[in-house]
Amino acid sequence: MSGYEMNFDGLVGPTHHYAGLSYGNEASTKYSMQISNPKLAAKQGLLKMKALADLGLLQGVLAPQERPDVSTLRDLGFRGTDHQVIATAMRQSPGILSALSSASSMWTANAATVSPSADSADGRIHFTAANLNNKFHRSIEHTTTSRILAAIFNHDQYFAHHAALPPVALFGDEGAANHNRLGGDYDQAGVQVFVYGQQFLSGQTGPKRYPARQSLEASQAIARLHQLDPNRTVFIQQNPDVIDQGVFHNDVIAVSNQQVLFYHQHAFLNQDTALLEMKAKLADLGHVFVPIEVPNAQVSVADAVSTYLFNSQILTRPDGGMSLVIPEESRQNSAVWDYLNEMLTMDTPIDDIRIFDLRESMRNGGGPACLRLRVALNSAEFNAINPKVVMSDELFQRLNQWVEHYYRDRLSQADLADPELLNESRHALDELTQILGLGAVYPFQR
Ligand code: SUG
Repeated sequence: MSGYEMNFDGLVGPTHHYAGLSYGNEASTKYSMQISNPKLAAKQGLLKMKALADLGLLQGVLAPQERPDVSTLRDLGFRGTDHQVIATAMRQSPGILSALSSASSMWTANAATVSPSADSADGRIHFTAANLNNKFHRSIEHTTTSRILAAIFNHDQYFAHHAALPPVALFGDEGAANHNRLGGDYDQAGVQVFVYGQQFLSGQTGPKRYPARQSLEASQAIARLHQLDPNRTVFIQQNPDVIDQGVFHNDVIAVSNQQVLFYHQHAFLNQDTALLEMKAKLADLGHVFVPIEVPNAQVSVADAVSTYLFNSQILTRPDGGMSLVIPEESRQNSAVWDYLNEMLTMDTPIDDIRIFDLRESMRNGGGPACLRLRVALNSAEFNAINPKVVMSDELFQRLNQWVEHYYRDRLSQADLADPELLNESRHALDELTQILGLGAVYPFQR
């Protein structure tokens, strides 16, 4: 095997809390206003990163963002010192303060869409930061996301960075959560699969209850920016009925790795045609498509949404076998667990299952796959990455100490106005930029 897939997981920020901010994401609504544990959340994420690094996989860390976002509060008219801005926001509009305190940048599958150099006409890895336009609390992420990505992938010869698309529904973009790639070796050309919720121009069919967060128009713009070959690009519409059942991103109902696509029977609109197109385009590159379709009779859409079976990671280990990384909730559900045990007896490349407790993130609708951004690369590109973000025994230990020092183990809505929380977060992030060698990426540092 040549080339690598490197997963960049989001480190959970110190203000992780449950605010019910994401209409259409059922976990977010269900756990709204519950007490969170930011320290546990960050440690659960670090454990997953370390376990995958220990499997011999390349694992990176993406830093959280500055929250509460005082500069956006100022843009909204709150005045005074930073602490007065926060106190006034809490009095006048706790909902806005909560949105601007969300640690949602942890779900780095939504940070950007990434195309490997083997697929791009100019031979560079392309990144487009996602505008996350559908949700206010997420729409503020892309500026800092772009700075963090530029501080890690900082070499024009290898990496091309594109700003987020225009912030309107027509170009609503949720990043890699709606993007899959099929192929063989990670540094060879593959087929990029863009899954969108709705085509906005010409009024095509879409969901009726919950919003379609990704538009076809955004996916097409990214394919152009990334200089992709149309013969190796596929655009598929997500099944609008499953969006209405809580599948707010495609990675809640499908996941790919190399030649494998693991997906639910009701994942896509016109599913048969979509599968044929992927198979044919993959065959043109000399690969045999391996679809693993989960029948609705065995796992319902409701079970897929509550257990995040498909928000799993399929990872190729150095020995060539594939591991499926699932959240604990998938083991707890007997229909899902029975299916998974049956799958292990089928003739598929997946021969191993790893289970992680990611409960703190899951309660906001973020499973193993939400927490990671995939970057396929070759050795020269890997060597051009800022090495300080690569997970290792030392970095794992250092980050655990850092979390232990700065994070709270209990956070409620009321705590967001605590002036100490802002101080703690800023001190924590300032130190983190040194640990990860990022430079001044946060507004308070500039
Ligand atoms: O955008 N939840 C995130 C979860 C993102 C999951 N990502 C992927 N599927 N790739 C979202 O809906 C909830 C925040 C709150 O309610 O406090 C939230 O933003």
